[in-house]
Amino acid sequence: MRIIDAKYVKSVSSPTEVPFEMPEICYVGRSNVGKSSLINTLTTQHVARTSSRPGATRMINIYRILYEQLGKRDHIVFSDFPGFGYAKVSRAMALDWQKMVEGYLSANKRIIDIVWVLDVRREFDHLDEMLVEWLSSKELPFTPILTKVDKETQGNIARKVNSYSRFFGTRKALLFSSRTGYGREELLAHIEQVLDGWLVPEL
Ligand SMILES: Nc1nc2c(ncn2[C@@H]2O[C@H](COP(=O)(O)OP(=O)(O)OP(=O)(O)O)[C@@H](O)[C@H]2O)c(=O)[nH]1
Ligand SMILES: [Mg+2]
Repeated sequence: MRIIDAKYVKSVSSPTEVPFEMPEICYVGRSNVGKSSLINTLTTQHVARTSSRPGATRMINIYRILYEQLGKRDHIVFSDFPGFGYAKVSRAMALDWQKMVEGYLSANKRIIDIVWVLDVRREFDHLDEMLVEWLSSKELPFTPILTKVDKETQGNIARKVNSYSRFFGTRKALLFSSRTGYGREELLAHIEQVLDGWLVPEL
């Protein structure tokens, strides 16, 4: 697939505020891992606000993406989530975050995949385990992607992929770098595949 255009639509806290009936791909993950950068690299446009200050994204930012696949043009929604696990937010704010994100993900019937962005340099921890368990309990589709691979050696990346497979089971973690564009084509191919599966009419 080829992304032709990406436009910021609005910032929301509930799926009812999204003004389209289009399939949606959510980008979730810890604070500062590079979710917004990944969306910019994927769309080759500076639509998503990035920041070196963790916790910059507070609401769910909705983008309308125009893409072309097999000569046909269509739209899809990308949603950029505020990051979780930022140590400096209060407990009350962390709970608000959890309520908004869980509410949005479980009430949104348009979601066709949740791209879970992880920093390849970090270890999987308790918060990540909680997310994996929650997504699985809700039977939500998700795809792990390890980003910032430009900052890590091949050997360490391979070790990380190995240790993460314990949590992701048969799911294959994708690799990505917003700095070099590594993994961009593979992520696009993945999205194309998810869209194909979704577009098949149910019998
Ligand atoms: N080297 C490198 N730096 C990256 C990469 N992706 C993001 N960054 C940097 O990481 C920082 C955070 O990036 P963002 O895209 O704002 O991260 P985010 O996950 O959207 O952050 P929040 O919205 O605050 O949760 C920025 O300084 C980016 O330049 C990458 O692939 N490689
Ligand atoms: Mg962000």
